[in-house]
Amino acid sequence: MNRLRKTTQLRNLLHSDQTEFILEAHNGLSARIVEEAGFKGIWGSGLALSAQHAVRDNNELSWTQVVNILEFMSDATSIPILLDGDTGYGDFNNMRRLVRKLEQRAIGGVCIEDKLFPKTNSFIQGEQQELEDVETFCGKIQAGKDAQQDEDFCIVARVEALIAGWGLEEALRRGEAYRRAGADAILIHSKQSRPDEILAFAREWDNRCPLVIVPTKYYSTPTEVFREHGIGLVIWANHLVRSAIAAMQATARTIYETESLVEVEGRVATVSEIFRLQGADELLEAEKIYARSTRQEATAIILAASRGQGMDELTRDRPKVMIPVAGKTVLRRLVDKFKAQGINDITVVGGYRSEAIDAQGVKLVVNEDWESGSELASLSCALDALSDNTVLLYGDLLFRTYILNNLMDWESDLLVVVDSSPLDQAPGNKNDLAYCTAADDRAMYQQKVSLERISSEAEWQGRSPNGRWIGMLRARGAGRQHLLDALGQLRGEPGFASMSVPDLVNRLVANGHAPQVQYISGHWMDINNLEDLQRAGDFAQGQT
Ligand code: SPV
Ligand code: MG
Repeated sequence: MNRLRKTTQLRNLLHSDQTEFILEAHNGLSARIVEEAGFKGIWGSGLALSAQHAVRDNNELSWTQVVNILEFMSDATSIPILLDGDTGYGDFNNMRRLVRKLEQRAIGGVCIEDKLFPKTNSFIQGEQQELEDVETFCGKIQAGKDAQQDEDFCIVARVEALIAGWGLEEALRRGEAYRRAGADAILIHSKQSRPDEILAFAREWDNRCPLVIVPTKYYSTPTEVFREHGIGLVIWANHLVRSAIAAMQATARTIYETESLVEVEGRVATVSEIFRLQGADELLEAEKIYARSTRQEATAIILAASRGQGMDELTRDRPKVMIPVAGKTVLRRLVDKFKAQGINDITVVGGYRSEAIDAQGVKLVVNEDWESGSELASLSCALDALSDNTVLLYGDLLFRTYILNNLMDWESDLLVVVDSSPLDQAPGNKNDLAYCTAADDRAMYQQKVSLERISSEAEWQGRSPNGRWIGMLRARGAGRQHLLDALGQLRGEPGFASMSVPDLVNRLVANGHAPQVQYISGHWMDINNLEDLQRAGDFAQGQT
């Protein structure tokens, strides 16, 4: 990125010892494209700026509208813009104000032409156009130079004498007068298809100050000829707006005729290319640094890789999470619950028949090795989704909304939900018995209880379990790193291929990071067999 002031960059371009080139742009996006292509400057073409709004190049855009567009172009780029300032949008006084406003927007310089306001494009009946009185125009140049605060801001004076059919001598007379009035460069314009009159001007001019040309009409002239004649700056004046028009017309026609996007998809820029040009990545990076909040953007990870057992027919073509319960799949029920809680970043880890998973509104990652049955291998596929505030749960869970609400409310770094209702009444996986530092005491809301172990053993250290872990865990803040550390340790151990989430939780306890326990009593179920599935319908409809 060029760190010189844009005014200085433009001045250096004009005084470069070789012929330089700038290209037209007409909005922030095209300006950025000009810079990415490698150009060292941008032509803020009056024709293109007005054309993109489907108005004429007759000062139908107000000068403040022009300046507003230029602000976007300048913000989007680090190279200088030379504005095509038409006649300066009025008299010397308007010119002074224009220069000040352009400087405030870091515009490199402005080119003004010796016609009358409102002007007409030079290629529309050019010879009928009236020229400004030389002295009046010199006063305008001088007023602009006196108004600028940055000494490098450039004012280019454009001679329209050849366009208006006044001949070479008048063109030279005007060029010299404008140079003496303080112009930093002279733009000599021509509408002929051959460069002869421009080259004749250049020969006579003999580098009194930098010479600028716009070879739109004499485009077939080899660029070498411009170099040989000492041209300082060549303006390719309208070729991005023209290429945009041709591309848009072709795309519009094809979509209209085919009533489909198939034909055009490969021919148009991708949506991610739009995001790149907009600098979307920078915002994501900045959010990591600046968008700090005590309430971190929460994410959810749903483990849904297994087929499930004992439901042969129902899971022949789909995983368990895609079985409908009261008209809606288990997965969709979970996703809806998360979204209602404001958790929109949801990752589902699929495996068995993952192609049948409805991935609408979620990110689907696939554990290709799902058959080994390792839940921790599935979790490892979703580590990108592990944020500073993540809920991890099994995909076959149904639960009342308040359970998730409460889970998100508590502050602890690691939190597990344990159902304390009598074990013979509690639903759920018979293996996930929870041993905790204290039994559920309903009288003490938010009592500080920690998890000691999740196990299939009905007795541990001579005690009965305090309840059943429902398959739901939340990690926030430092909890994320504790979880990653524990997972990293287990990954290096021989039994990893058959490990489940309780193994991870038990490792957290062993590492001194025992999750806090949030007790509930009922109001949830998971689906392990056909009987559960029947009950699930009633549960989902709120009848149990
Ligand atoms: C423009 O690009 O708006 C110009 C150059 O002024 S021309 O259209 O050739 O007059
Ligand atoms: Mg113009």
